[in-house]
Amino acid sequence: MTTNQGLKVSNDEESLKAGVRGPTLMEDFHFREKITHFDHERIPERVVHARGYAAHGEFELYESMTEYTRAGFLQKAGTKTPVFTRFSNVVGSSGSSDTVRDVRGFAVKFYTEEGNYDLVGNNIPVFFIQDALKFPDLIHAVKPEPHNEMPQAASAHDTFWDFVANNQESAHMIMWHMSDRTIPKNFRVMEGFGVHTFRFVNAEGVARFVKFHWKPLLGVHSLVWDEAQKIAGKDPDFQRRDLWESIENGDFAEYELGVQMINEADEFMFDFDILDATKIWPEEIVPVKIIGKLTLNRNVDNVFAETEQVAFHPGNLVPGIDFTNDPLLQGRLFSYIDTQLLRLGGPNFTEIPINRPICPFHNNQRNGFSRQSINVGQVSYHKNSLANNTPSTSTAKEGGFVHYAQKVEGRVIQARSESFKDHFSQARLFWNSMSPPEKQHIINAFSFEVGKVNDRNVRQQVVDMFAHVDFEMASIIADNLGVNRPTGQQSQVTASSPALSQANTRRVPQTLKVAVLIGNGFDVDEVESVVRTLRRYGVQFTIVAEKFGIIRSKDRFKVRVNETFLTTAPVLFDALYVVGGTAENQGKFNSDLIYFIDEAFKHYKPIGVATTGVPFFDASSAKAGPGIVFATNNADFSKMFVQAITQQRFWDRDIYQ
Ligand code: HDD
Repeated sequence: MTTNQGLKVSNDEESLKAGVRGPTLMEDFHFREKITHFDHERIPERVVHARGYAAHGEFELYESMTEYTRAGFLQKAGTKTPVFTRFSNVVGSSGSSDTVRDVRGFAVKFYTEEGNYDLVGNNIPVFFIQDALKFPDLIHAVKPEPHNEMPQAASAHDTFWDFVANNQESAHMIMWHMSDRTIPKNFRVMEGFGVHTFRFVNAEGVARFVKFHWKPLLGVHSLVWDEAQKIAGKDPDFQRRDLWESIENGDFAEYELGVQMINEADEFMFDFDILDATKIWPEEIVPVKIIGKLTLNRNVDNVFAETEQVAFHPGNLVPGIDFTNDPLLQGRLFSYIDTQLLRLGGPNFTEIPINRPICPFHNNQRNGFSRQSINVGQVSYHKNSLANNTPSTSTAKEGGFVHYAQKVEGRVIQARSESFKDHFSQARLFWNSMSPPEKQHIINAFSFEVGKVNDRNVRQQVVDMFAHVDFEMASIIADNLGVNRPTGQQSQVTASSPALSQANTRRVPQTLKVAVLIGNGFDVDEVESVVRTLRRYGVQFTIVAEKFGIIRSKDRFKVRVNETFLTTAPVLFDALYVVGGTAENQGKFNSDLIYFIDEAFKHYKPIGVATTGVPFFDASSAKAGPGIVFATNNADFSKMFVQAITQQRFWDRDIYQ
């Protein structure tokens, strides 16, 4: 151990004192250096997206995109680009909980040979507002209320819903916000979207409008609300733990990159404005072309140095990708560098290792707090003759970034385009696209969130607003909230977009987690064969019992316990395998095990019941039906159980029977 000056330290236990019971001395430089550094350990958390978690990985291109863009990392199939991806919650403080109802950030930094390219997106394809000028209002409304700093990490309060009702451009985003998308199960099973319309520009200078999508290979899956709330207490780190452990286990998070493209000539062909960030381009109208894969395969070494200090900026582009006039995007281009200057203490944050490009970089920027580079030589200006006019600029051919020569005209004006004024058609398209259980979840979410609003007038305004999306939905919510049923007209849109529903997503058994609830006296042959099948399908299992140590089968076969009924919880698993044991397991064992069954049943999860597990299942409030698989007299049990696990939720289960 040394001081920061490199001096070897002889004592790190006692400060320097005048006598063993005397006062500490000012000359104890080691004490002062250590405490001073500690006092300065915190930096301001991000004003939004404060709670985040990140991993390293790579992006591999499937096919050349030369026809559409000259971006170097999108030219040759097979090209691999290192990336750093940070997922985040928008509203909560950095110490809040993972599973709250919130939009998730999905920010990817590509370290390309042509410089860093940042795709700073979310897990929802649209946004609350259309113009960045309104961002501080949105965030003030959704953050904890200023007079009492409550509630933490939640949108279920008066100011947020007052904002919504009085800023109706939020309608489409709110439908997504009330859907299962804002309670994703973990980062590995959520989509990502660049949200804005960007431009691809090819080597000939031909541009196309483009939207970016990340599609998880494991499909899109969510928690149920009761589960999300309980996990927030049982394991506030649930989603970061999942990412960390999956990567440690070699189960890398994988997402395909898709692009939707529209020719410049077709800009006005749609019944929405393609520059409006509150609109999607339905995939059925503009197909998503899959062009590559992101694999997150390495955890960070140090969360502060990497995850906390990473600085994203939608303005970090490479040649071949450019902006559009989306007014939300334009505003973001100012905000991100500005916020990093405060958060990271000056203009040299680009020199922090996680932010540094991997390609060489040279310019005449100098000095500032915490400068790392030692720039040599006399010259720090352009143009010059003393240094042979270096660093020199590059033409487009040499790789220089040349802004797309977009034609602009018009008057200087503070106004919203008429084409941005339809707030309800796509909100209704989203509603039309939901499956019946998804619709019910949206109604439940509205009833919960607006039910937390104290002001009756705000409740009424919200109900009246969402009657424009669906009259019946708003009426049910009104009844739940105890306000008047709405009057007014719902949108006439009848179209739907199947791609928006999670009911149509991919389902695979790999990496799903099963709790094996077990006690002494189990049947080893039966359990072994099930466990073998789970392994074969990549399903993970945890042995859960009343106490740590060893559990013994009927014929004294031993199993080591991984978790106890106390240290884990049913909400932390995707499925249960109820093994139970002999009758000697009574009292607390029985009631704990039955609690696990009741919870999993209520959360629509698969439950496999071993022969010895039947009495426990019978004693619970769960009933045989969808997703409940019994081993008794069932030669195909293991297979049927894995099928049920793969299905993940059984929405047709009647949990109120
Ligand atoms: Fe933002 C952070 C995504 C609109 C201003 N934003 C931030 C992060 C993500 C997004 C993922 C966290 C990055 C990280 O992990 O470090 N933001 C979005 C998306 C938006 C959006 C998808 C709309 C389509 N943001 C938006 C607007 C503004 C900002 C309109 C301001 C005018 N966002 C910021 C910020 C943050 C930020 C204040 C806080 C911390 C940071 O930038 O680095 O500048």
